[in-house]
Amino acid sequence: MRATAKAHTNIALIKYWGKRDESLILPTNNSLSVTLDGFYTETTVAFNEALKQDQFTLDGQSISGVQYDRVTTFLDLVRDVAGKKNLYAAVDSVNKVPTAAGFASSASGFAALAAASARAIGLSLTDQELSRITRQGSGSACRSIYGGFAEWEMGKRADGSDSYAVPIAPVDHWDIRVAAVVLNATKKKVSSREGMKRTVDTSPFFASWVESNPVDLNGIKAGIKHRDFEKVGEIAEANCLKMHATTLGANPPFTYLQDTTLTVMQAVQAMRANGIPAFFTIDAGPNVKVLYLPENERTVEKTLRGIPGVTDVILSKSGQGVTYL
Ligand code: FM0
Repeated sequence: MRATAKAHTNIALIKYWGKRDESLILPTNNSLSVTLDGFYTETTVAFNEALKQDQFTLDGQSISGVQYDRVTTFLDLVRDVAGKKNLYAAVDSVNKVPTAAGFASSASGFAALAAASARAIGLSLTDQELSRITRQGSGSACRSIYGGFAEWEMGKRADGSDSYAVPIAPVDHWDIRVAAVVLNATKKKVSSREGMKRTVDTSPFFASWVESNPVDLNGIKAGIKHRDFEKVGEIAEANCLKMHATTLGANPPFTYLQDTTLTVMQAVQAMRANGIPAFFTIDAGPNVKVLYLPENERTVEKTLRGIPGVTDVILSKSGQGVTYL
């Protein structure tokens, strides 16, 4: 009744930005990501008939409130599938995702929680089934089941049974790298969940965002297949800018981009003008992720570290999917 799983976070190259069903977490478009070796969560789940409720510790600290609620709500799903209604668990998570790096630790967190809890309660799930359950913890987490490149297929059904991630290319297909650029920035005011909802509800640009996604998706999949870095980078950067454009049209309008974010975006474009292929992508926050190839690692790192407002640069290769310890 006990299992430990490790899952890495991922960075989307085609963004998930918009839900068609908020409680089941069903998206309005497919998304595609690369799993990152440098950032992960390890979670142990132990179901125990003596427990009267779930317990949750994160990095050794006992957690209550909203974070605890999200964990127990997720465990309810797993209990439901297993048909073990009143069986509670002790959950211990260790996060190797520097919060400051601007990664949502929810991706690695829910992927590790889903894998460990499903195994601990005795379910034997396919990756697809595991991804589908993980999705209901946090959407982007369903892609972290797989290593390398993964695509979340949005699905069509109202019950979400066809909404899960699938592997696109394994980690050894292509050694592309990601630099997480940590910035001197203020804490974001709009969470990704809230920002996504406000955009769907009010932004006149949302419809064209959804409409433009399939072309980006097909293009990037061809680029990944042929290891065409320029193509993948150009599409990823443009897709990220389209996502951020939708928030400017929301009511009330908002943006995750800060002055230091724009400085890094321009520096990445300047690197390209100087012949170094590097491309940026940005999630729902001010920090920037930069895609580059191994042969340019030293130049990219040095350039990024030299930009005013940059406080740290953390380099990562692409990583494996869920593993059990
Ligand atoms: O990762 O409301 O998964 O595709 O990171 O928990 O389903 O935290 F830039 C935003 C983050 C989405 C893009 O969404 O939302 C991406 C984003 P939830 P998530």
